[in-house]
Amino acid sequence: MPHQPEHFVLRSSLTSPFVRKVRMVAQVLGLQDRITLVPTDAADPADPLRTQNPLGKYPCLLRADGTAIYDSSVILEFLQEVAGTDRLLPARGVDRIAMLTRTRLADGIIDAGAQVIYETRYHEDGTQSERWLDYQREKILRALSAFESALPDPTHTDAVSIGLACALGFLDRRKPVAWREHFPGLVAWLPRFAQHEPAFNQTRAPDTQPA
Ligand SMILES: N[C@@H](CCC(=O)N[C@@H](CS)C(=O)NCC(=O)O)C(=O)O
Repeated sequence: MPHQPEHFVLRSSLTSPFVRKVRMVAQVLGLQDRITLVPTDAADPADPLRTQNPLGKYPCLLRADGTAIYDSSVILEFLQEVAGTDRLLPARGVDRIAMLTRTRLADGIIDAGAQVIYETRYHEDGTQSERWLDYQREKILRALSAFESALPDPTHTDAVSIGLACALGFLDRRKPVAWREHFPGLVAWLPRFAQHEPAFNQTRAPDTQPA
């Protein structure tokens, strides 16, 4: 019997920046045809996401035997294993640690931006904490400032450039901060990276897509 490549399900939503990260990784590694996107509604208690990932967060990748793999960074490493490469993140060494740290910085921009959005979404008008919003926005601005002074090579695709591009795409879509006014280096970096790496624009959520 010929060996059938394993097929995966990605619990996802097209607007999620973390899902975009995984979709970009899959595309860059040539694995996109082995992944079926299955939409998830994290707010719906009946959505099986909550048993697949007890944290109720997505992206969550399901293997053929039902094993769940999360979060996006772990999925990235798993997809590298499947593809038999470490071209996006070295398997070991000090460079790996430096890159992992920068990927967490990019993820942290999204996490803090999500806090801003959830604070606005889950609190009635007038009951949001401005202190909390500022606290989160300052995290985003500090992280952007760190990237601004050490921009990744825009002509190279790796875990850091993918993560940063997804974070900036998220800021453009949700606008938790007006980042474009303050970071000209990053403003110039994004289209240069998008030109180098077509997976960025190919994974853009349609403007009509609801939150
Ligand atoms: N660290 C996680 C973060 C995932 C995450 O926060 N996903 C959001 C969607 S973009 C989510 O699941 N939100 C629903 C919730 O937090 O309950 C990862 O990298 O996958």
